[in-house]
Amino acid sequence: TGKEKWPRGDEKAWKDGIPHLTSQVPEITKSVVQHVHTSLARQAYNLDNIGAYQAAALSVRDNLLVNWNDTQLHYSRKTPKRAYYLSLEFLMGRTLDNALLNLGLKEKYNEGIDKLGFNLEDLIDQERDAGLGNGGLGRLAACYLDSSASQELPVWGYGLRYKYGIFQQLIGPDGSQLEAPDPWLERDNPWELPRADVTYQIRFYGHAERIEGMKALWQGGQEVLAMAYDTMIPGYDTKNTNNLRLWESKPQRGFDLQSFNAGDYERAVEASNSAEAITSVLYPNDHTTFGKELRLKQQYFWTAASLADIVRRFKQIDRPISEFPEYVAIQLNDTHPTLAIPELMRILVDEEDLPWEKAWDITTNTFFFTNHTVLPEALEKWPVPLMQNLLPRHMQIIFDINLIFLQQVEKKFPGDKDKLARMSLIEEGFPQNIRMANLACIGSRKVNGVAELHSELVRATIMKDFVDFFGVSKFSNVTNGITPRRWLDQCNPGLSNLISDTLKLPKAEFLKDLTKLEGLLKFVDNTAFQKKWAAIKQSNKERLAHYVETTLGLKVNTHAMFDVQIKRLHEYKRQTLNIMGVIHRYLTIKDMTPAERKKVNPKVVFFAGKAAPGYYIAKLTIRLIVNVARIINNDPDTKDLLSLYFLPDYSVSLAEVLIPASDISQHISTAGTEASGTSNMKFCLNGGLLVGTVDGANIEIAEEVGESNVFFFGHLTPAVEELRYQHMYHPVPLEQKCPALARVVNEVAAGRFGDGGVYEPLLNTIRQNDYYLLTEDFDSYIQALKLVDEAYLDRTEWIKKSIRTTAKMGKFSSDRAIQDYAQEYWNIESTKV
Ligand code: B1H
Repeated sequence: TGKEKWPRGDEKAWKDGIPHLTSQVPEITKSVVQHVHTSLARQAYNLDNIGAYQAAALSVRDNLLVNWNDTQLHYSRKTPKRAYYLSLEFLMGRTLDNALLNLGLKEKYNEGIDKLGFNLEDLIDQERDAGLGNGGLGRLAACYLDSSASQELPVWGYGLRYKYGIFQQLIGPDGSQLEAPDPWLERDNPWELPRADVTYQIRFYGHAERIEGMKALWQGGQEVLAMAYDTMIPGYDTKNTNNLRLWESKPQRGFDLQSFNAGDYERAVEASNSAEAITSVLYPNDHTTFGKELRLKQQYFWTAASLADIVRRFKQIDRPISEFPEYVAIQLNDTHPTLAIPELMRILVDEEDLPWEKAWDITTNTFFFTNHTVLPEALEKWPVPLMQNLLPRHMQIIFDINLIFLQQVEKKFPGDKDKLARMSLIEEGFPQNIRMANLACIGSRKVNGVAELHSELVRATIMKDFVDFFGVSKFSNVTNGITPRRWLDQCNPGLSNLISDTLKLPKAEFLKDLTKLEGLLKFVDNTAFQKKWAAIKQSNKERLAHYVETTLGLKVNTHAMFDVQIKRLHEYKRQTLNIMGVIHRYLTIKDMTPAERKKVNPKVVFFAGKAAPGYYIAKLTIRLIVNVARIINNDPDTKDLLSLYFLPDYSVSLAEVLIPASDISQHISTAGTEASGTSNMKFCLNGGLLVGTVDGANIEIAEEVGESNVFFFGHLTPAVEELRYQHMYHPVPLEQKCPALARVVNEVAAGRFGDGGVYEPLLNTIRQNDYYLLTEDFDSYIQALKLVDEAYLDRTEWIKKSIRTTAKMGKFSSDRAIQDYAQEYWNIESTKV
């Protein structure tokens, strides 16, 4: 009836039964012990770290659940406008430590766990990363969830619950990357709540028949069940706890009963296997599209389930459907969820009986679209025949959207056939392809890039015609951000404590308003403070060295400068430039007299990152790095002055150890290719300096910290196109173009680091065409590294740069970014529980 009394029965009985926050140490130990006994069915005897971790996690989860329940109830009662972040990736990392810090219970649990004879940090290390993402795009989604909850904004995430996350990376005997599955759910996942009662049927294939006007009936085909799993997202220093809802695919029924009864058992389980396949694994191809049917199935399965859920929630508040955009904003994280646009049209036109124009008006006021890259190979296109077969009704809708849109374009720009061809949702060819970025753009209220330069490039290149058509105000910028909770307080507690002591501020003050770090500028010249600052960096370097020693069995010189490049392997990110620079340094030291060597600044170079399994050149780069390391680290002439480590299986939790330990980090993409980058922000927040090109968010970081505190090199974006043209049509041999790089390339080819022939395809990317312009930037890169060495010699001046850098990172908090989205795009407000 909608007017029933809640709760039913005795209100006090319900209230008294709600578990309370375990904020007292005796209650913490009680709750952990209880979980050991009644959830794990184990006892104090023979309890290992894994068991203790699980019990501690369940105990912390109880706390999250109290807050989560209160938050959801509060939202349901207040019915604020909500925002939904649709992302195919959420790279969450570990949860326990983050939950303890956000709840403010870390110290108490430390004590309690200690009483039970365990060490909290050891238990934290037992947790497997939730690696449901490839890199920056997925980690950004995770930071945005943390900021939304921390700022008490009603935001939910929607994604897929992959059974296998990003593959585990191993290094084979010859130095090559090997991939193994990531069975992250093998042990029970205490952080998720299966919702067997929240399910939707998702249709694939079948046929769509027009009924009247623009309306149609989609029937037949095959139905798959989407079941929800909820993950609690605690805000920092607030009760507000948001939700990340991930969908799992399941067969409609256990198996096909008809085939089973006919004795065809294989056929009976086949359908069930194909349903489960949809959410079985994350695609590991960062920045490339493959046109594979299973990927399209993932995208539709996820967007359809999420929209069904959002529409059902909207209907509970009993408002006319025309008010949908006043209660719902949906952010599309890249083009991956673009099918949500035709799906909402299908719901409104076919199921809600709205006229097309009304439905389009609602749709285009609901969606917002973020573009994350202008690299052509990453722009999603789906073959028309594939879409036609898998989603016949959506294909119709896309054709209809296109027809109406192109009529409007023709009206505004009569006779401009080329423009029509460029703006069409359909790219001509055999087969025709659907351009998902065009669809996402015309179906959204606003479009944004992720850093100033990138947004400028979006307007000037891939969206140029759309800017002319819609006007420039639809296209804006939200510079990315990172959560200071995980990327300062959690990963670098020493620094966070020092900042709190120095500024005489409780941590919550600067962790929730990162611009407060500017207060550190007053202490730049304070020698006692400088000493403490340096000591923290030193102990973080020792923590990393300890990690390397226990995982790889290698000793690291912690008195050397730590130089770090950690990110997905990709030609545009130019790990190749870095390794060529390392070899150049090695050869230079080899050429020196013993007296000259005495003056060299010792340096340790770290690489980490995964290559897409099918990306041959990227994998070859890893192999080169590993084999160069084997030579350099064992050369008695140089090993005290230069060493090199490739740390396998890069992950969020490894980043948490690497980033606080860096003196310098490298962000050296060809100008105009890295949309933003977010690890650059993390390094700087932790007092690491930056070597980089004038690209992505590097530019805005330099604007904040001052150019004298970053090491920039290389050509600028406007030069890149012309240089590529020159390389194409007026090639100059490598020896002539860049003798220093030629020498390095020749040494590799000659077999100095193992069979040179193996690396020919990689070396040829430099010798021929050199699309990413290594030959153009190598000399200025080496020059920049020289300036880094010189600056490091004056350690006091270096520490001052480090302090200044951290102090000016306020802009890059994801709290600021999320506020931009909340105010400029979603029009939602904080709703404190
Ligand atoms: C970014 C991707 C991406 N841009 C396709 N694009 C993918 C594209 O699996 N796929 O199909 C996966 C990922 N990822 C990154 O986004 C940018 O390169 C970074 O510069 C940026 O910081 C990050 C977050 O905006």
